[in-house]
Amino acid sequence: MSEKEPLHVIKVEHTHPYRYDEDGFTVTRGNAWSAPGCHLGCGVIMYSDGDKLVKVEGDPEHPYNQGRLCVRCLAVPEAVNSPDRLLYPLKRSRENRGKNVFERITWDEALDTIEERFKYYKENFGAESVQFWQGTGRDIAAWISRLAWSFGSPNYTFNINAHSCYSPRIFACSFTTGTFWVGDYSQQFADRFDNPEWKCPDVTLVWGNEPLAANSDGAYGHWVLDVLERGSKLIVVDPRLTWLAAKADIWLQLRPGTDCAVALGMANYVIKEDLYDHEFVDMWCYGFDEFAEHVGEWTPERTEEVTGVAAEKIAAAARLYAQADAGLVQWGVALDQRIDNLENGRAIVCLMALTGNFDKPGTMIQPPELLKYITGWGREWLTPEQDEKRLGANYHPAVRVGSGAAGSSDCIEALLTGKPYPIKAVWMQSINSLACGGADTEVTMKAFNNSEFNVVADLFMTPTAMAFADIVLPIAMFPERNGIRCGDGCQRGETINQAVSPAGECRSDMEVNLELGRRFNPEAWPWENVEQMFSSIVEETGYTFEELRDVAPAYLPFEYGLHEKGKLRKDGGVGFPTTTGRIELWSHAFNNIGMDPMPTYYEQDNSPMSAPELCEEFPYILSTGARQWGYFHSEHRQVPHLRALHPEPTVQINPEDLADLGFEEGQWVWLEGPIGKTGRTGRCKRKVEAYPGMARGVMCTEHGWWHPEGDPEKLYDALELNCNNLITWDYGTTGWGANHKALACRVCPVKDGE
Ligand SMILES: Nc1nc2c(c(=O)[nH]1)N[C@H]1C(S)=C(S)[C@@H](COP(=O)(O)OP(=O)(O)OC[C@H]3O[C@@H](n4cnc5c(=O)[nH]c(N)nc54)[C@H](O)[C@@H]3O)O[C@H]1N2
Ligand SMILES: Nc1nc2c(c(=O)[nH]1)N[C@H]1C(S)=C(S)[C@@H](COP(=O)(O)OP(=O)(O)OC[C@H]3O[C@@H](n4cnc5c(=O)[nH]c(N)nc54)[C@H](O)[C@@H]3O)O[C@H]1N2
Ligand code: SF4
Ligand SMILES: [Mo]
Repeated sequence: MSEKEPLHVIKVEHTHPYRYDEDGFTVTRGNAWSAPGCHLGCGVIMYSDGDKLVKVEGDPEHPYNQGRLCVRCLAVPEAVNSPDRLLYPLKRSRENRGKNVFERITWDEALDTIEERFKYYKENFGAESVQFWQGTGRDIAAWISRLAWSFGSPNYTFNINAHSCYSPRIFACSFTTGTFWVGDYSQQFADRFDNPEWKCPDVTLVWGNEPLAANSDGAYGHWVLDVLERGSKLIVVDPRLTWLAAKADIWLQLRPGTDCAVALGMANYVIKEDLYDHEFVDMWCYGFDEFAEHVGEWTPERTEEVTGVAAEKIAAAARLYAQADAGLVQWGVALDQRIDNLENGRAIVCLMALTGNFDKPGTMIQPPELLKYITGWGREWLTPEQDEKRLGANYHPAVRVGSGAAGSSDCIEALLTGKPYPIKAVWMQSINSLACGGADTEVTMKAFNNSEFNVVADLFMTPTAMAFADIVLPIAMFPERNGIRCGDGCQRGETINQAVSPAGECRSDMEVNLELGRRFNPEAWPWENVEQMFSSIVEETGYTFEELRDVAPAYLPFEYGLHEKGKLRKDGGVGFPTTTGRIELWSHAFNNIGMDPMPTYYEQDNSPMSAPELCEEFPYILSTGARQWGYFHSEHRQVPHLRALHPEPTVQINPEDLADLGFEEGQWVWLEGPIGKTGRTGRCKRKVEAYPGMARGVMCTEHGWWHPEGDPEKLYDALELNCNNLITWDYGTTGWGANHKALACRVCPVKDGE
């Protein structure tokens, strides 16, 4: 047991133990997490008949989701029992990549081959010649970062071009306030909304996020409805009329990609109208005068010119947010998906600071954590000499200081060019780069095919595995294995409990990584089994993994007002953990890495303002990636009830634009557009949907499309369906940031035979 003092956790009383019998079914209580994918870990009750999972329900005793589940968890039995799952490890020779000629092998052969090849590359080309790739926030981050770093490779990275997901918001926030914050929906308390310390936000500002469909980054979307029911006002900043936008007190329908200007416009109005929180700014903010001058040009009228949002609406939103005692910002990935994405996050954080919306009930709070999910686990195993070789870190400030990972676009560049050193092997665990997380499929194809040896660990045969894998490892889903939940946001001591045996010979990610980790670096992986490993992570709660199962979720201690109590800074002083001890509207941290110390709006590439001639040829603005209820990225297309909700990829077009274009609803079209500044054009196929909730001239389409039922050797149609054919792997000056949400495009008919 731990030598550390256990935390004073608060546990939840349950009617039943974690496993019990009911009406002839075995019932297992626990948490969801991927696989299949999701960022969250809702409380679930899993019913099994013998060894078959038959039903999943929301756990009404779990404070997190309080019995509610979204459609993807309700359909988990269909995913688990899918006849399309990978059941055995497979191999194929490098010459046969792209051909459907895999051979079944044993786990021993698969793991022995991986061990032998990776060690060979390490000895002959250095551990950095092996890249380790993961997808978005699934239950994989901790195990894969430790695997990469304990192997000795600094090149652990994410399958998203130029890190255009979440890291930029975290970085912008951390560099401005010294740390990271999340919206306070009472999720840190076991008694939730009844907790006497909690206060409902007076206003909730949903910015570039669709929380109901996305449930992203630790925040359960339904909490937004919970606070609205308790009286919170709502502002939504979104170019598309979402369900929430339709219910909002104020909806700012901006031109895609102009969020920073909206935030600066609101900040300027708050200052000019003297609506800012004088006490908070005087006590806890640095650089107010410089900031006030810097944003001075962003009058409501100028903001309207750039963003397309009426000046009165900018003013009204600023007033509503600033006059509230407690304002919560629920922000999303749209803010990260542009070239200069740090500017968006910084501008919004400054707006939060001007209005004093930190560290108090109903605002932005400091999440208690058991495991630093974001910066990775096992960093201590990477030597400084190896870290020096981290791709992107030497030439990109955001990669160097923004997170412990290598730059994803830099990893692609190294694969393409062999510079600054050759890349020999790629480990791909929970990524489907060719259908979803990667950009520009032509480049993705070349890059991963340059690697001599590729391993893919996934649930299904995907376009990525079919195109690149030399070895495929079949992975268990969450009802088939044990685990702990240590995702982002406010963490709890939570367990994922196995309800049924894994399909075929599937193994969990954790088992695979522990086994390989032991072979690469036994000292870094001292545990005999995964349960021991989990116990070591949750030891601060005072429970072992096995003990925690019955009491979970165990709530970690939480307090408001940490900055006033000297609990945020390492030196124990009051204030925020920045150079000045204040929230830096004028940021030393950004200044030190050669960036503008204050957030600045830059016009997006290929926009009607920055490239008017190009936009005559490509006159529409295309926003991609709006989340679908039934799909997590490129997943779930093979789950019949989820596919039925949205059977094919669509593009939402304003009905008047549609009439001008002369296309019919339901017709297949090509969306064509320039791929960043590469000079090339890309296209993807879509079905037309008339949607009055889009402004004229703006369109929206979903990402992650392929046809699991399609021809494997045509890569399941991924190459023609992937809207990232219009998106570049290139990055902004910081090394982070690619445009997904404001692309230039035109619509062309699909001809016979296409
Ligand atoms: N069901 C489901 N849930 C998911 C995922 C999934 O694929 N499916 N993916 C997960 C991942 S990794 C992430 S990062 C999150 C992302 O989830 P969200 O942050 O919700 O991201 P999106 O759905 O891409 O976009 C959110 C909203 O931004 C709007 N938008 C588009 N362009 C702009 C713009 O320029 N400015 C502003 N202000 N808004 C804009 C879109 O219309 C959309 O309503 O969801 C996670 N959850
Ligand atoms: N155009 C456009 N493109 C986008 C976006 C957008 O908004 N617009 N969003 C981007 C964002 S925010 C992100 S984060 C990326 C995400 O990109 P990725 O995370 O790479 O998402 P997928 O491409 O769906 O790949 C996930 C693969 O992992 C498998 N998988 C799921 N769960 C597990 C698990 O627990 N273990 C293992 N081993 N495998 C698992 C799935 O079957 C799937 O094949 O996509 C990006 N792509
Ligand atoms: S947000 Fe939805 S898919 Fe994710 S764990 Fe909760 S119920 Fe399941
Ligand atoms: Mo993401």
